[in-house]
Amino acid sequence: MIDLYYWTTPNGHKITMFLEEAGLDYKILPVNIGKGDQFKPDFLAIAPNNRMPAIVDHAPADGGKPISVFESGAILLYLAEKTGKFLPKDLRGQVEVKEWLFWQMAGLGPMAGQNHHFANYAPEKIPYAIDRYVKETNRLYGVLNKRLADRAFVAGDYSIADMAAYPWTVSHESQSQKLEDFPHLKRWFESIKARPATIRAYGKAKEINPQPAPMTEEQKKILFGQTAAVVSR
Ligand SMILES: N[C@@H](CCC(=O)N[C@@H](CS)C(=O)NCC(=O)O)C(=O)O
Repeated sequence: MIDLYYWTTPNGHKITMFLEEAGLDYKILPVNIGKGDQFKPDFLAIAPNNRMPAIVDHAPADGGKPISVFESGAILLYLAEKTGKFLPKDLRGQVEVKEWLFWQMAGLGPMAGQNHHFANYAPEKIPYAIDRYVKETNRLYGVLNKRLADRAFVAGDYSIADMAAYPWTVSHESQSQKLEDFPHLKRWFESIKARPATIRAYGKAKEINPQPAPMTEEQKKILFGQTAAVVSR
């Protein structure tokens, strides 16, 4: 049994996508980040960066005490290694999946995240910031599109590299990106969207957070402008 500390955002969807694909038994523990659940001491004990997702595996491969993992990339790798699924066994295949997993973690995720922030949440519209992150997101979509020109998935068979990238392309419209400009990415996107496990994973999000509403001023205060003080309470 895996405990999944989760909220209904792209980084959360990565893990429900994996768990649904792999058919692992799991329980969702909602971390409502708009309400400040990410600062609760019990959560910080397993996720010191006050960000979800995180997991606790109560049946780790070494038979020892439960293992907790934070950071979505580390969680995907942990689960792929635990199950032997969605990560190639051969050295070269594994290197490619890891390259694209880290590309998502260090590039597409953070850049698209800043894109959302400056376009949708920042109290002032700063043209330079919006332009910088819309363009950088556009460049990254271009990199992914080119990679997908001669293959169905990012690296070999469907893998954790695809699961990491897909949720960050779901909100392409609010990132000011048109999928029509990226035909290979669009084909990949539609094929992942139609997978039964993806449909189940996004269905879980609806169960946990049935009516996502625009962020309130109170929620913005909780989420933005954090300093070291939030984790040293
Ligand atoms: N690099 C982290 C990023 C996780 C992250 O940014 N999570 C956001 C939601 S998508 C969060 O928990 N935010 C809470 C906060 O900002 O306090 C990962 O991939 O796990």
